[in-house]
Amino acid sequence: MFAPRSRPCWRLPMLTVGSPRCEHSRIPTLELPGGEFMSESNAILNYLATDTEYLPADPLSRARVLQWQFFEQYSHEPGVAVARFIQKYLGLPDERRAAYEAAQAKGARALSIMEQHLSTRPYFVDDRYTIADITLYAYTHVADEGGFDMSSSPAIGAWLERVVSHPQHVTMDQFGTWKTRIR
Ligand SMILES: N[C@@H](CCC(=O)N[C@@H](CS)C(=O)NCC(=O)O)C(=O)O
Repeated sequence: MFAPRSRPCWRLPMLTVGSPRCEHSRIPTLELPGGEFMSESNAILNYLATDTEYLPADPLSRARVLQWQFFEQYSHEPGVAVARFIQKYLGLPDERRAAYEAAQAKGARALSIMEQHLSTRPYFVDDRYTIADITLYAYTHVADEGGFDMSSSPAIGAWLERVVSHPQHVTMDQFGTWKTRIR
């Protein structure tokens, strides 16, 4: 995540699913100045990244960012995140085995598309770090927890390290401290 300097008064509260402040009962939800709320991670990223270096102004590059964000929602998250959920949080019960295998196959296809793309460039769009990378980093960096063998994806591995080495990168463990600091 990142804190664009042009929008100093936003914050990311830890909202509970079902809370009236949690739009459509979804996490993440962003609380906006003025009391509005916004759900959908990629809408939130596009809003926060507007007029920053993380979202290109050029229409084609911007559309490429969106292309990868739609890929994440339709082809990546339903495979990688669902397999991880079934394995890590449900403990891979027998009755979810078929769903797990379907998610594994879908996730493996998405990871292979990413591996191929990243084998010839450092980031997803325009050889620079954008919100397309932030979107895809989220579940890819924990894909091993869904049973994906990431040792066979060296380009993804190198890209994950590149993302982590970005000066504004905040890990999930550091997030609590960082959230307090920006308020
Ligand atoms: N497409 C949404 C997905 C959000 C989503 O499914 N969040 C889950 C937690 S990771 C959630 O809020 N689940 C609660 C529910 O479905 O009731 C996004 O990218 O923000």
